[in-house]
Parts: sequence; C-alpha cells; structure tokens
Amino acid sequence: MIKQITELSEQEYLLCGTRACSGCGLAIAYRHALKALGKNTIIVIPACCATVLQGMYPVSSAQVTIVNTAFETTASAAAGIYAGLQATKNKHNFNVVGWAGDGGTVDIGLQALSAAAERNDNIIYVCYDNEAYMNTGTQRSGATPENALTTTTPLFGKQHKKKDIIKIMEAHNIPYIATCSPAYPVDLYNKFLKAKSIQGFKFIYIFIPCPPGWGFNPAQTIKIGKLAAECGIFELFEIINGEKIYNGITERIKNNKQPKKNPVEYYSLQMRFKNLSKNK
Ligand SMILES: Cc1ncc(C[n+]2csc(CCOP(=O)(O)OP(=O)(O)O)c2C)c(N)n1
Ligand code: SF4
Ligand SMILES: [Mg+2]
Repeated sequence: MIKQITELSEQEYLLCGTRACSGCGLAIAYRHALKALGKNTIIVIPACCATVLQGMYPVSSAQVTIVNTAFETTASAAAGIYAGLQATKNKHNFNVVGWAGDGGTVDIGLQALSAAAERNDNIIYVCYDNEAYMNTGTQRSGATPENALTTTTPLFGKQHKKKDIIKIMEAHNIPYIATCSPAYPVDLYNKFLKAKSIQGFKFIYIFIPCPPGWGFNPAQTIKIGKLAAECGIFELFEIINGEKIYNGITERIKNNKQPKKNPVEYYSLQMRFKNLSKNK
C-alpha cells in the first residue's frame, strides 16, 4: 500500500497516445490500475471505450495481455481464462481481470457477472461507470442518473433512477467490493493492490467523468470527480466480507470531519444536466 502519489512505480503499462478523448477519466484510472496489477495480468474487455482506448491490432497502448470479448461475456470469459490457467497448471500467477463499462455491466453483462460472483470465481471484475453507452454515442444505460440528457433521452433527460450495481453485488456475498475514482489515484491504486491479494470474486466500481458524454471541459475531469465525492453523489468505500468501511473524503463527511458540498456546482458544470433548475 502507498500513502502518496510519489510512491507510485514509474513503470507504465498504459503508454502515451491512447485513442481515448482528451481528459478521459477512464484512461487515468486504467493507467493507475495497471500499475497496481502489474505485468502478469490478463484483461478481458468487451465492446466499450476501453477497447477503443487500447488501439487496433497490432498496435496497442496497453502493455498487458488483452482479450477482447463479446459484450455480454466479460465475466464468463474471464472466469473461463482463470479456469484454463488452473487446468494447465500455469505458473505465472496471472491476475485475471474483467474490465467493462456500465452498459456492459449493469445491463447487458449482468447475467454472466452474477453467475461468476455466485461461483466466487477467483477474478477481479471492474465496472468503470461513465454513466452511459459512450462508445456508441452516449445512449442512456441503466447506470445513467435520473434527469441526465443523453442521445436517447434528449428532451427531458432520463426518467428513471440509476440502477444500484453495488447493492446487486452486495447481495452476492462476495469477499471484496470497492469503489474508486481517477480523482483519487492513490486510493484507486491501493484498492487494486488489495483486490490482487484476496482469493475469490472481487468487484471494483470506478466512477468515470467523461468530458464529451457529460458535456464539460476536458481540463475539469479531476475537478468533476472530486466534486462528485465532495457532495456525496459518489461515495468511496470498501465492503470486505460484508463489512462496509468508508474511505478518504467520504469517511470524513460521514464522520462530520468535513461538510458535504452543495451539488449545484457539480450539476452546473455539466451540459447533460442543463435542464435542471437550481431548485430541482
Ligand atoms: C451485443 C452487442 N450489442 C451492442 C453492441 C454495440 N456497442 C458496442 S460498445 C457499446 C456501448 C458500451 O457502453 P458501456 O458498456 O457503458 O461502455 P462505454 O462505451 O461507455 O465505455 C455498444 C452499445 C455490441 N458491440 N454488441
Ligand atoms: S467517450 Fe468518455 S469514457 Fe469514452 S474515451 Fe471519450 S472521454 Fe473516455
Ligand atoms: Mg458507459
């Protein structure tokens, strides 16, 4: 575990020149997660921005083994790869990681995810949540928040509440659940390190600010990520064998060491909430 960002390894597994948009929160999170996971890692990625980010064969910005899989199969493909490594007595102690977007997790990949969690397969499953189907043009997903404008909710914003994937995963009684954000890279790095050391199914949720999809200036990715935590829209925590522990800024807010911010600034910096009035 590290205490500050200067302790991060200089070894990069995500090289410069990814195909992500400027200011992409996913690229920042992926870079730090890969530093924690290290070279002996196999990442299973379905159709999503992470596929685009890594580039097209034979060129790749990611320096670990990547298996691209069909949209609904992230967890089953990762579980199968882990089983294959075991069956062939592979000695490299690979971390097998499923890395999917919110659409690929809370909607289309949910069945395979639930099955792998129920079997307690020894993999890490990452849901990076940019709160819409971004790769195909910002369509609304189950994880899109209420009132957000998307290309499929263009007039009044989404009329339904955000699906709570953490509660769904909690119900599977898995050994480790954690939430993190590219705005808090040390916390993110440490949570991936911890997940590596735990046997069984690990679920990591990453809250990903997305400049083009949310409609904000790419220079403000970290600011938006911090504001989300500072006003309690996104919370940092771990659930270890059913016990919930708040971390960082969320722990300070919960224990009244720091006041929760008014969410008006968070909403007003994003075009997707331009329909909201300050009172709603
Ligand atoms: C079965 C299937 N349906 C639809 C698609 C088209 N598709 C590719 S990526 C994508 C959006 C993925 O959204 P999400 O999982 O949230 O990841 P993001 O693009 O936001 O990173 C869609 C709909 C597909 N590839 N396969
Ligand atoms: S659409 Fe959003 S999540 Fe996807 S690459 Fe661009 S900034 Fe990143
Ligand atoms: Mg998405």
